[in-house]
Amino acid sequence: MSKKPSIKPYTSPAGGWGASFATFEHLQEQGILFKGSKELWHMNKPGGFDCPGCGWPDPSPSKAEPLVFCENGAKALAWELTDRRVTPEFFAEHTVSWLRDQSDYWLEQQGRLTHPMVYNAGTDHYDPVTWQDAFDGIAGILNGLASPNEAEFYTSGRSSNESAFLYQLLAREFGTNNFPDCSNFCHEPTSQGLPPSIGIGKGTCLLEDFEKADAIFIFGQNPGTNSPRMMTDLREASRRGARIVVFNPLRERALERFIAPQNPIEMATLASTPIATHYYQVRVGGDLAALKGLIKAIIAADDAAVAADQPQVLDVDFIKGHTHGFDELCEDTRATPWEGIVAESGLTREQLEAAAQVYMEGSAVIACWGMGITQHIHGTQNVQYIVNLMLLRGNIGRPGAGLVPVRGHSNVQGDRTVGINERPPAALLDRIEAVFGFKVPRAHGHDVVHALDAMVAGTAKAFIALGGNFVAASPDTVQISAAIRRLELTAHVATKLNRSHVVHGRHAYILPCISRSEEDCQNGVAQSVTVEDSMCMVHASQGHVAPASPHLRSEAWIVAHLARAVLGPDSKVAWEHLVEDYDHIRDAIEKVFPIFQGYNARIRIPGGFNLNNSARERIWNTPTGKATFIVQKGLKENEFQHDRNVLWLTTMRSHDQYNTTLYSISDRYRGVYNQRDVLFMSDTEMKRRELEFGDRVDIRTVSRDGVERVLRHFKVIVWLMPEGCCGAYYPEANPLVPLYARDPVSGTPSSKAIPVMITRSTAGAGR
Ligand SMILES: Nc1nc2c(c(=O)[nH]1)N[C@H]1C(S)=C(S)[C@@H](COP(=O)(O)OP(=O)(O)OC[C@H]3O[C@@H](n4cnc5c(=O)[nH]c(N)nc54)[C@H](O)[C@@H]3O)O[C@H]1N2
Ligand SMILES: Nc1nc2c(c(=O)[nH]1)N[C@H]1C(S)=C(S)[C@@H](COP(=O)(O)OP(=O)(O)OC[C@H]3O[C@@H](n4cnc5c(=O)[nH]c(N)nc54)[C@H](O)[C@@H]3O)O[C@H]1N2
Ligand SMILES: [Mo]
Repeated sequence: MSKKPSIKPYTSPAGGWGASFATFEHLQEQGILFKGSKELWHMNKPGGFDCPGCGWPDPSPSKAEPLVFCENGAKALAWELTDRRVTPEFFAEHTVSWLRDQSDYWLEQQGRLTHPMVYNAGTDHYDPVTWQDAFDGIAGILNGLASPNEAEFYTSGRSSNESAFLYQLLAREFGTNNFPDCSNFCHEPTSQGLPPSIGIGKGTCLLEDFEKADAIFIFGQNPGTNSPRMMTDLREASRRGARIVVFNPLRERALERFIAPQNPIEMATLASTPIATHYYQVRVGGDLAALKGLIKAIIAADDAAVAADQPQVLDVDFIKGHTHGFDELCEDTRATPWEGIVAESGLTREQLEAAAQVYMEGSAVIACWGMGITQHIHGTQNVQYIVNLMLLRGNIGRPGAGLVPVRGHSNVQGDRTVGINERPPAALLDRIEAVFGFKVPRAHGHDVVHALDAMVAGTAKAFIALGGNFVAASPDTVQISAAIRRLELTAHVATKLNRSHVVHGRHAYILPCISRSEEDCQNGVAQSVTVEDSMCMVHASQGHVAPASPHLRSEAWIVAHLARAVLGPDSKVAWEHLVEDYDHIRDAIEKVFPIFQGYNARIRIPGGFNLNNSARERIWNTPTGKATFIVQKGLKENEFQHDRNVLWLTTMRSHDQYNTTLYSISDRYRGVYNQRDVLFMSDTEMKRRELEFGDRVDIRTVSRDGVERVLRHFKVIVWLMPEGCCGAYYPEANPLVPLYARDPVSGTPSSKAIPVMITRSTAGAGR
């Protein structure tokens, strides 16, 4: 295929042969067609390994098809199992400054890391180091800090429950609750927004509910790319006649039509299934207003039913028996005028009334949401308004109905369940103290944005990462990179080389680990780890492939040995004992968290087990003992509503990337090939600026702090999206996201709505 940048509108259904060809192509390109195809059989099955791709649950073993993977799962596997290697010779050949000048894409394409490495400032190279010397070096710096709170312990959500549990023990015995976590970039508005509403920070559905729902609302989520296995459940729901209502500024292909690559009849006949029955292109940042519009239409319909002596639309018994705050919600809704709702949401009153009608006609409704809802200044309120909508008709805690936040990383939910929490409840700390006998720090620690603030202020000195690519995932890339380079220490447990390893501290270590699909042996015995999916199912994952290099160690082993070096022989934790057999770690998790009772026995049941979810049982662990309508008065003022020069920029993923990892620089379903420095905008907004398709523009944030944030020479592409908005790819657009632009409740950066101005690039200003 030509490598020239091009745009070719994609008009076929999503999935289908295109997905199958892409699977084949990626396995072949990484040189692992045979090995990779064989391993795909083990993916997401009992006895096999959990797909490192997304947090969507696996079907129960009795219902599973012979293959339980998707195109993007196959890409994630090909990426892990690649035959390419980043060896000590590679580092001897390239200085770190030279590596820093390469693209993120190039860095990750070099293959799997093979040896622990330490940065040599004298030569500007990474040199090989023994594991023990690496641990001693890191320990020396950590123990020399003025306070343990000068260290930040980051987690990315691919870690297992076992390694995350050990990691939080290490940090807490060391003396800090500084746990910036990838979920702070992601679903933290869900984790913070749900507990005051329903008493638990997790979704309330199981996969089986998708078989019973008659309406499914999908807010700000692109499952065809980011959780393709969800498409199987949506497709089946659609074929049963369930109605699917989408709120998304962009028309995402897979939400329109889909061919299931695992269905031989659809593949042979090219018969696709329509997905969305209703598609609403809400304005970027307009969801709160849209949700208020839906609620307003429902309350109006209920008023009309009462007046006409008809059965009520609201579930009055549920509202009375199970909820609190309904009168306040009603009062605010009645006081909020349609004009404001329409202007803010970018949708008409008729559209919102039609969507409300679908909701009211549904006897069991599911609401799903993703980053389009959470990554906003009012992300937490967005989530709470989805709950408000669902409470109106008792759509939580009964079959076929409920809340489905679709998590990103495959174990981001589990990591937090086992203690990665910068604001730990006292009960958790008490239990850790009781079980392990060391004094735990009680002061709250840093989440991502507070860790970033501390780095910028110079009060953070050391950064340890269990996975991820913190520099590239963070907002304000330019400012943050400079702050990270001033740190005393950066150390990364990682599988592949990335930007965060070359934008490093004065002392820097790369600690390469075994990946999900590889065999993890301790004392000659193969170990399995456990993960928790988006629907609270906990199950085992066991890799079978020989590790990419004999020098790799498992994450759990690395954390345990680092802990021993940092905490010394007097540590209260039997690190070597815990890590010699992961059953020991699970026994310890069970002692600290009673919900894991019988952990080791229960993960040996195929399919694993479900962690109890109180809201699913209609037990509301809130201060009032009831589910609560949480009201945000009025509308969030769009401060630039009357300034046509300002557009709201959203940042999103392409079909060929996994967060900061790019599998290729094309985006098949959006028809964008071999380029990523593009700006999507509507025809109307282009005309307003006298821009033509393909023109080059500079994108400048409307900054509040006087700092210039600009990306130059982006190519304009016309896109069917609402006025007042534009879109670009993450992470390229991250230099435009100000660190201060965050949801004050959850701290999540507002990467889905940044006010920007667009100007034509001056000639020759190419990048
Ligand atoms: N293949 C693949 N799978 C992945 C990932 C990946 O990068 N690649 N990432 C993983 C991770 S960590 C996560 S968190 C998930 C992310 O999965 P998603 O939640 O699907 O994330 P995004 O693609 O960032 O954005 C989702 C959608 O939000 C829409 N959107 C943008 N702004 C708004 C808005 O203001 N309102 C509304 N209603 N919609 C808006 C965009 O058009 C897009 O369709 O996927 C996980 N799975
Ligand atoms: N503008 C903007 N910014 C965003 C987002 C957005 O939508 N827009 N999305 C945000 C979201 S939702 C998230 S979750 C973050 C993602 O932030 P991160 O989780 O920090 O980033 P990833 O790109 O997933 O991390 C990729 C790296 O993880 C390492 N890795 C992969 N597998 C393993 C493993 O098994 N073990 C270990 N130890 N390492 C491994 C590899 O070295 C790889 O280079 O980005 C956030 N940033
Ligand atoms: Mo995420």
